[in-house]
Amino acid sequence: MIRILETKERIIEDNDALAKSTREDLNNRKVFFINLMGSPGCGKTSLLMNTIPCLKQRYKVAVMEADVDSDVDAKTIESLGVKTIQLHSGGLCHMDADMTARGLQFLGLEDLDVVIMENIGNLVCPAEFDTGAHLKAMILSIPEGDDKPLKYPLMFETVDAVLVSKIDAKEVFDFDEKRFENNLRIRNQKAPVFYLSNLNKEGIKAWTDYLINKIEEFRKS
Ligand SMILES: Nc1nc2c(ncn2[C@@H]2O[C@H](COP(=O)(O)OP(=O)(O)O)[C@@H](O)[C@H]2O)c(=O)[nH]1
Ligand SMILES: [Mg+2]
Repeated sequence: MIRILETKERIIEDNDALAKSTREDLNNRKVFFINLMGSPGCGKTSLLMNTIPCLKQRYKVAVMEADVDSDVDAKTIESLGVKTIQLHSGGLCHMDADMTARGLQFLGLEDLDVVIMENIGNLVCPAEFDTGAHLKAMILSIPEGDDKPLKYPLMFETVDAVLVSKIDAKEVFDFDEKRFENNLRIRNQKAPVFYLSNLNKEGIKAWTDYLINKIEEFRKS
């Protein structure tokens, strides 16, 4: 009999334990942590560019930009005048709890109210790893299609909020909102859906109102 060790289970268990302790540390410091996920090009950085000016009026905000390489997104976000760091995954396709905890330490949590992490563009691996975030949100853009909840179940199951971006481009794609929501509800019955355009800002306010509400709930708890 060959002995088998299921290493993946162990990796996830260790990851979840570290994520839990990160969340406890953030709770003690009253820092609300958001994990923003979605495919490459779905509009994560653009959404942050539209979200941060509103959050900045109320909270001290910082951003961790995670990418395989480069610092283009960090430079874009830094132009908003918020504390920003770039994390390189060295080829990995997601941020795990350890990489995130090291990022938070490097960022420095003193004097912060809200930290947002733009995760690596991917609909698969980031969903598997709890990072210690209080809120997990994902963006699906109209050109990606309304069938994605069927193809990437865990991502859609695991998030607290779903954002559908690029609604300004709806006319040139066959994305059907009803079909999308039927597919989404197979995976996730609770997550609110926000349809928005980073280009013309339609729908951004509903999203920032939701976010502020979540941050306020956290601060009162
Ligand atoms: N038309 C349109 N383009 C968008 C929207 N959001 C992002 N984009 C464009 O999509 C491309 C990728 O956006 P980016 O924010 O870098 O995506 P990320 O890779 O998820 O961070 C850029 O050219 C953006 O200008 C949107 O809501 N509508
Ligand atoms: Mg980006």
